[in-house]
Amino acid sequence: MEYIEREKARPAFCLKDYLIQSGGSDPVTLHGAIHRIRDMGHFSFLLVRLPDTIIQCVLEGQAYEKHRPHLHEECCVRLTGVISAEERAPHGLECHIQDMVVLSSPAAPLPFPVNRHKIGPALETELGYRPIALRNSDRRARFRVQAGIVQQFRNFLQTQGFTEIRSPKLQSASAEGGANVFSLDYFGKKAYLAQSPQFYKQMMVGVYERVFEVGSVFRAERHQTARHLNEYVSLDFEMGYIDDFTDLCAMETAMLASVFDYLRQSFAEEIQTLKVSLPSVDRIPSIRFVEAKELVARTYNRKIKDPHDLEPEEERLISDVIKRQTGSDFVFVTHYPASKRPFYAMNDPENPKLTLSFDLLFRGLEITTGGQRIHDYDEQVAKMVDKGLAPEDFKSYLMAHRHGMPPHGGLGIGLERLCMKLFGDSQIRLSSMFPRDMGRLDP
Ligand code: AMO
Repeated sequence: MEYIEREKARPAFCLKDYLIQSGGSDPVTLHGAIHRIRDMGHFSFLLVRLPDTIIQCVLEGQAYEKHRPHLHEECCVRLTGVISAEERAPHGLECHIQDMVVLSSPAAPLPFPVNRHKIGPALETELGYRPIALRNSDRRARFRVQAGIVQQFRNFLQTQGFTEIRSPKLQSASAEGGANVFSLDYFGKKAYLAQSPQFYKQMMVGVYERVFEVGSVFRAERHQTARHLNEYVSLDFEMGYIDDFTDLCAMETAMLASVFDYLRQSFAEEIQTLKVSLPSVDRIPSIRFVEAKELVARTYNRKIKDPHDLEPEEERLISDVIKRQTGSDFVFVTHYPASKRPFYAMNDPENPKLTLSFDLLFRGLEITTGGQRIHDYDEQVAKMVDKGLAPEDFKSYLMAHRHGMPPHGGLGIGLERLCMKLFGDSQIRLSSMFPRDMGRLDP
């Protein structure tokens, strides 16, 4: 019998760790793809792509004679060399290659260079070649930062007593209503792709009090805009025993502050590559929906066209005014009209035409929706009926209410929208690794 031994703790070479521990002149062994070759006559600079950075290597002497004729960009290599200081190289270090093995060679040249700062082709072409385009330093940095956001969202909420859940993405009822739901045949029954984990996170508040989820959600929106995807990543949390919805806003503020601190500390290279300016979020201003609409109408001499919702242009203008008045990149807009909020939103007891809900705008774009939910069974059934829905279609959701739920609320954040605004992009698809839009199902 043969056994598989446990993986030895031998992570890929990490330049950052090396920099921390450095001082020694011992040879290191590392592997990566050749991002760029710069021939200098009798030697070459090889820029080798490591998981999190690029290191300049010098191919010279016998290693140069042996390997240079067969070497191409995107060859995967394992090499041993000595790292020394070189102020003109990235990180002020370069690796002098002593020995090298070429592990693989590409079958064809790249369709466009990925080793320039800016990526060449138009967005549609880039998305078609996404597995290649993502090798570019700018593109890699975006998704490392995105991974950092998710990681710290998790870490922070865990410190606050939240339990991570995974809700089903195949569901029997649509949570967010409207026509934008993908329906499918589930062994003869009608099913839907989850528009959000809404029902499940609420139900789990009755079990764990505080829960969160990071997962894909699906919206069958039949329009191509710069801020919509048909599949996106939703960062959700839901908390029980709240006093009111501002508890949720306070938790989100603390979470965002923690995420940006983490990015500042752990992703300095990526932040620099992307020229990201990290916002300060000690506190976030909050304004009522009606007041926000009036503020924009007054400041910009605009007519209010839709009194029940914010137009994208209004989101931008509200953010501009708030930025000028308070310096904040974020603003909570609260008390949305009940007519525009789903059946689970709790009405404002002071004015039942409004809800105890909010959006968070970041640099001109809605990145979060949240609010207090109805926890009382009769009130929830009545609101469903009021909205023209059949309570029997929501049996399992109502089961939780029927058997007792604490006062609770939560929110959902669009990860790609948050990234889009952080990176200063005007197009959301750049923040999705493999975007799904009306025209794209591949790669
Ligand atoms: P909502 O439908 O407003 O609320 O979605 C929450 C957040 O998700 C993001 N978002 C999108 N991002 C990319 N493409 C889309 N098509 C898209 N649609 C929405 C936005 C938005 O603010 N269940 C509620 C949340 C809650 O109350 O907990 C919900 O899904 O950033």
